[in-house]
Amino acid sequence: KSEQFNWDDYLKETESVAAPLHCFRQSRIPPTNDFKVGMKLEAHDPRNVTSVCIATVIGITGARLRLRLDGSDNKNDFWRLVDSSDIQPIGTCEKKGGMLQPPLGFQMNASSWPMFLLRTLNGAEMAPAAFFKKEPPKPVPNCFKVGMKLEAIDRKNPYLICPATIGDVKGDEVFVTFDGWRGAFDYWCRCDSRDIFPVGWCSLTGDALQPPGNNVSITKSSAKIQSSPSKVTRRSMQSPQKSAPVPAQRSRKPGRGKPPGQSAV
Ligand code: MLZ
Repeated sequence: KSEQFNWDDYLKETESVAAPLHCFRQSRIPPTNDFKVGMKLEAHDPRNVTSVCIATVIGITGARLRLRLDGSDNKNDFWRLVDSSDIQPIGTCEKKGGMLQPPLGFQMNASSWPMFLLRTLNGAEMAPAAFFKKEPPKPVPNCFKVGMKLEAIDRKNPYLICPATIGDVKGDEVFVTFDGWRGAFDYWCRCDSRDIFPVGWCSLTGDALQPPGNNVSITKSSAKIQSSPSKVTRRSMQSPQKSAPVPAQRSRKPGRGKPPGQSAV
């Protein structure tokens, strides 16, 4: 096709480097995804992480599963890697002496949960234990550097994996900035987050990597770009190493609220 995103070209154009594989809590070779739509498993409720619930695989994308908690609505789907410690085969919770819980926002009366659980598991296709892969170990210490490129989940649109740049590093945390989106989707996360991947991850898993956005940050460093009409329509090529000054919102401390002027899209 005409304009496909290509990391090799992009790294050259932006004169940047990919974050090394060993920085990430991801396996060097992405785990194979053997799951099928409709299979059931146990998952920690993302909105109530101490609860273990029954989930159904609603979709498959690369090494990830799109999951929906049984008894929940269709507005709270979430995505997990097949080697996530948040998911396990049906029976695991009971084996450990735990009890399966209704999801937050269980659509029926709480008293109908035991019967609902029996019905939802009756005749269900349970994902085999061999489909669940071991979570890779945590990398220590944080070896990310400002300016390194990566692929990252857009937490506002978690089905999307997008080209991103490390915008800041503080202790065990990194600031993930999305190329071409003027900061609207950026977030702080731990360096061992399962939401960030090395360059090339999507092409290995067969997931679709989104192209960078078209929005160029309005900062002094982009003034040159604006004076050259032929370049105005080019993609933003964020490279914090070369584009000081960093906009104020980029230098936020971890754990604070959204930057101003941010709108969900
Ligand atoms: N609906 C949005 C998606 C933006 C995704 C950005 N990811 C970093 C839009 O197209 O504007």
